[in-house]
Formats: sequence, structure tokens, C-alpha cells
Amino acid sequence: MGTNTSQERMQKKNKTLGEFIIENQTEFQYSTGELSKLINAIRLAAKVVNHEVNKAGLVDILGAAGETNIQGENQQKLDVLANEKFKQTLQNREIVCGIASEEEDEFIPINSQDEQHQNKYVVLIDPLDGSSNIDVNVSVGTIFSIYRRITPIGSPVTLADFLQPGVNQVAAGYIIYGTSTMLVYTTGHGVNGFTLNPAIGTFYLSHPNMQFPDTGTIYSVNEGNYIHFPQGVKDYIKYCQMEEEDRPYTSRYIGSLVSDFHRNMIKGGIYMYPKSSKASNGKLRLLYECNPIAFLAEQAGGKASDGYGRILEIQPGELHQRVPFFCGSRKMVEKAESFMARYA
Ligand code: P6P
Repeated sequence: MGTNTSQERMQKKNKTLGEFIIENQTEFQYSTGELSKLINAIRLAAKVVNHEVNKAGLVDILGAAGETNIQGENQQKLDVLANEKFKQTLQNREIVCGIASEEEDEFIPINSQDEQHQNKYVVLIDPLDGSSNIDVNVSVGTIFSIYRRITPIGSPVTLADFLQPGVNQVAAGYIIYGTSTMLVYTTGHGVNGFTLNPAIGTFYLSHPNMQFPDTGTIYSVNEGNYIHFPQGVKDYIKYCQMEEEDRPYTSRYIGSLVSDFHRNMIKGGIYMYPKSSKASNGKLRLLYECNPIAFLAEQAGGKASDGYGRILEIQPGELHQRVPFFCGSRKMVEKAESFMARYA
């Protein structure tokens, strides 16, 4: 039987996520079984969280869990539940040696059964990004980022294993709990989107080889912060609003990074969360929001910047570090950077 080209493989109708993982094992730079375990753990947790998110309006699972996370944000009960579900499924796999989460102040070492734990990967997650949208029925998402540990296998995992630059990611992706639930991920060989058929609990390859349009006409930013933005951002927003060439652009801001990014990757656009006089490094966290989304953006032919340089090359200093974020169609990000450079 002849080997199919990757294009032919992707064209097979109704390909499931499981079939896709097996067919593309060889592309994962480490031993074949490991990718399956990682993605399968995330797939299972995604289905459980999806079930809870979809019924959130029906049961008393809304509202703050009465605690606040390290960000000082009220923890919605679904935040807590999503965090627990992802930690639980990842811990049950003998492959992850540590987890960091937006909902956890410190990283969590995973000690496997045997003393010489051989687990090689660390996972960083934002278990339910945009959770303030839950009780108004707006789509939310989970974001994940996966690295191979850099400290010796068999030794206790350390903070250094988590504070790696984004270029070291071996896999990254998100689940978007929207009008349909999708898992979108990359292992460094392009971006593929899988849509859940909730009736049978199976993800199907619905968006093979996702590519950012080189430019677009959508800009996503919270303009309520306009007066606090750096002058370069103000100038770029006014550029977007001018009547000439392909402008004015359309402003679309959902308040959920995964949703804004997903729409912009399909239609073309730029998402911005700049620094401001209110937030000197912006709001988004480098390790479990910006780096995974930046990996996806670059794999889809887009760009991700802090306004001056490549997100994926930033050397993290702390687990919950925030960075300014400009991400989307390459030409739009480059245009925004050109405005920022005027005032560098
Ligand atoms: P603001 C959600 O809390 C989030 O991290 C992103 O998903 C979203 O794009 C952004 O913050 C919204 O923040 O300040 O505009 O409400």
C-alpha cells in the first residue's frame, strides 16, 4: 500500500482526532506514543469541561467559588472545575512531570508511581480563559502549552522546566467552547482544527492546515482603554479607522482571547492587548496565554509580538508574567509594530 502524502491524509473524509494523531506520530520529534498520551489527556478533559460549560446555565455552577486566584480575579466555579479536570487527566497519564496553571499560585510536581519518575513533559494551562463571559453565555476557551523538561529526567521538576522561551514548545493549542466545540493544536507541523460531535463524543478533522490570511480587516482591542494606551497603539487604532485603501477596518472584540484569535485566524485580523498606564505589561500571561497562541499564529503563517519583538523569544522571569500582545495576520502585526517603533 503506497504511503499517502500529508495532503492526501488530510483530505480523508471524517478523519477523527485519534486517526490523525496516529497518522502524524512520526512528525512528533520524540517517541511516537508520547504525543498520543498528551493529546488524548487533553481531549478527554476537553470533553468533560465542555459538558460542564454547556450546562452551566442550568445548574448552580455559576458565580465565584468564593476565592480569588493569584491574579486577584474572582474564581468562577467553572474555572475551578476546569482546572481540576485538566490536572486530573494529565496526572493520570505517566507522561507529565509537572503542571502550571493560571489557577495555581505555584507549579505542581507530578510524582509518578515509580520513584525514578521518567515523565518528560511539563504542561502549562489557562483552564478556562474568558471565564467572566460564562454567565452571559459568550464562548470561552482552554489554552495549553507543552514543553519537554530541561532538568534531568528522574530528578524533581523545577521552576526552570516551566520558565522556557516559547520557541521550545513541542505542542500547543486551545479548546474553544463556542457554537461548536473545537480543539485546535500544533506540534510544529502546521495547525489543525477538530470539531466535536457531541452526540458521540468524537472530534473530527474539520479545519485541516489552518492558515492566517496574510492581512485582514478586523482589529480586536478593548477600546475602553484607549486613553491609557501608548501613543503608537493610539495611532495604529486611528489608522485602522481611516477612510482609505481597505479601511476602515471592522472592530470585533469578544473579550475572550481564544474566540477573538480563532475568528481572526479564519477571517484575517489582529488581536491586541497592549501595555497601558493602568497595566505596565498588559494583562495577558506569557506562559499559558501568549506563548501557545503565538506558536499557533506562527505555525499558521501569522505573527505574534510584544509590539517590538517576537513573543516566542522572550525569556520568562516568572510563572505568571504578563506581556503586551499583538497577534494575527502578519502584515497587520508588522503595521502595528511600525507605529510602535515611532515612539520606541
Ligand atoms: P479586558 C479574559 O480574561 C482575557 O484574559 C482574554 O481572554 C481577553 O481577551 C481579555 O482578558 C479581556 O480583557 O480587560 O478587555 O476585559
